[in-house]
Amino acid sequence: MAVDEQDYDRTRLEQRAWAHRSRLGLGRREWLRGLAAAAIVHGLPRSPPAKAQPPTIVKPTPDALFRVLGTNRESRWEALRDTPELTPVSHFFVRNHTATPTIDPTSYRLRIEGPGVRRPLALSYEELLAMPAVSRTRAIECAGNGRSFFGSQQGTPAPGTAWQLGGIGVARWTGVPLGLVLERAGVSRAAVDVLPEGLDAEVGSLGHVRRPLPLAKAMDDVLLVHTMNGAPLPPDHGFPIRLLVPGWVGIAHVKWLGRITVSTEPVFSNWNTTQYRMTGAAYPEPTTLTTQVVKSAFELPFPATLPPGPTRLTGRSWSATSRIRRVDVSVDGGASWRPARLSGANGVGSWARWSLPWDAPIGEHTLLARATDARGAVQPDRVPFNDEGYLFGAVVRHPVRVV
Ligand SMILES: Nc1nc2c(c(=O)[nH]1)N[C@H]1C(S)=C(S)[C@@H](COP(=O)(O)O)O[C@H]1N2
Ligand SMILES: [Mo]
Repeated sequence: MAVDEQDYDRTRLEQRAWAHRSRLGLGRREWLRGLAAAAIVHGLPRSPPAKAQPPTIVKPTPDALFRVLGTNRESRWEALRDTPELTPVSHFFVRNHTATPTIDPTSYRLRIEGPGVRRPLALSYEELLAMPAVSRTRAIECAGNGRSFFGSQQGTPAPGTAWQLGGIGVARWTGVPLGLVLERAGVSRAAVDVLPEGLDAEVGSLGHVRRPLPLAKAMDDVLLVHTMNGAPLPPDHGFPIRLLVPGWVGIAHVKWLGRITVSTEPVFSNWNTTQYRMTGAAYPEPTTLTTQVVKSAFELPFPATLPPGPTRLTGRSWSATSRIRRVDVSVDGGASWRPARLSGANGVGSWARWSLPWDAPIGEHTLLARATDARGAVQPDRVPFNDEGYLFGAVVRHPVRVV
C-alpha cells in the first residue's frame, strides 16, 4: 500500500506523545519531548524511494467515510450522521492542492515579516504553544462545496473538484490570536494586508498557497491554530500550525503556515485575483470570495435507498455569519414543506442539527431542505452561475428510492 512509513511513524509518535500528555496530565514541555522523539525517528535514514505515487494524504481515508476526489477527500454525509457537533479528525474532509508535507516541529519557524512590522519574528512551535490561546468551534468549508450541483441541478457544469456537500467539517480549534502575534511584531499603522503562506509544494505556476487578508480581519478573530479537537493538529489539517479565519471560505485557512508577510500596500496573489473570485455573466464586476453562504444537507447517501415505513430524516444546516433560525423540509419534490425540529448547539459559524419524522412510501422521491439563518438569509431555489462554481447555496434536490 502506498503509505509513507516515515510519515506514518511520525503521526503515530505524535499521537502517542499526546496520549501520554493527557494520561499523565503532562505539561507542554513534556509533550514537546514526545514530539522531539518523533522528530528523531523522522530524521532516520529513509528507505529508497520505490513507490511510483507518493501519498497525498497521511491519515486513513476509508471508502465508508470518504469519497475520493483527486488529491482531496470529501466526507460522506451518511457517515457524519453518527458524529457529534465536532467532526472527528477521522471523518474530517481534506482539501490538498498538492500533498500533505512532513514538517519537523523542532526546526519549524513561523516568520512574521514585511514592511508592515517593526520587529520581524521567527516563532518556534514551542514558543507558539506557550503563548496565550483561545478556542473557537467553527466550520471550515471549501468554497467549491456543492459545486457538482451546478451541473446536475442547473444544467451548467463548472470545472474543478466535483464536491457534493461533504467539503465541510466543524472542529474546536485552539490557538494563538493572530492579532497578539502581530502586536508583538510591532505592526505599524501603515499596515494594510497580511499574506499568509503555506509550506506545502508550489501549485504549478500559482506558487505556494497564499491568500491575503485585510489587517482588520487579521486583528479581529483569526487564530494561529495548533490544536484541533483537543489534540495536536494532524498532518493533513496543517501540522504544526494553520490559520483559522472564522466564516471565510476554506482557502483562507492556510495550512502548514510558514510565513506571514505584512504589507503597507494592498497585495495580490493568484489566489485572490484569478482564483477564488466570482466571475461570469452574473458578475460583471468580479468579486473576491470572502464568506460562505447558507447550506443544508441530509445525513443520507447521495442518492439514498431506504426501506418503506416510518423513519426519521436527519440533517444539518449552517451559515457563516449567524445561527440557523429554521429549516423547512419537503419530501415531495418541493410541493409541500414542514418545519424540521432543530437540536444541538447551533452556534455562530458551526451547524444546527435537525430532524423530521417521515413515513416513507415505496417509490422514487426527492427530498429538499431549506434553511433560514438568524439574519434572514434563505437558501434560494437556484443560484446564478459563476465560472468556477463557487458558493452553491441553492436548495439541493436529494434523490431517495424507497424499496
Ligand atoms: N497550505 C495550504 N493550505 C490550504 C490548502 C492547501 O492546499 N494548502 N487548501 C485550502 C482549502 S481550498 C481548503 S477548503 C481548506 C481545507 O482544510 P482541511 O484539508 O483541513 O479540511 O484548507 C485550505 N488551506
Ligand atoms: Mo477549498
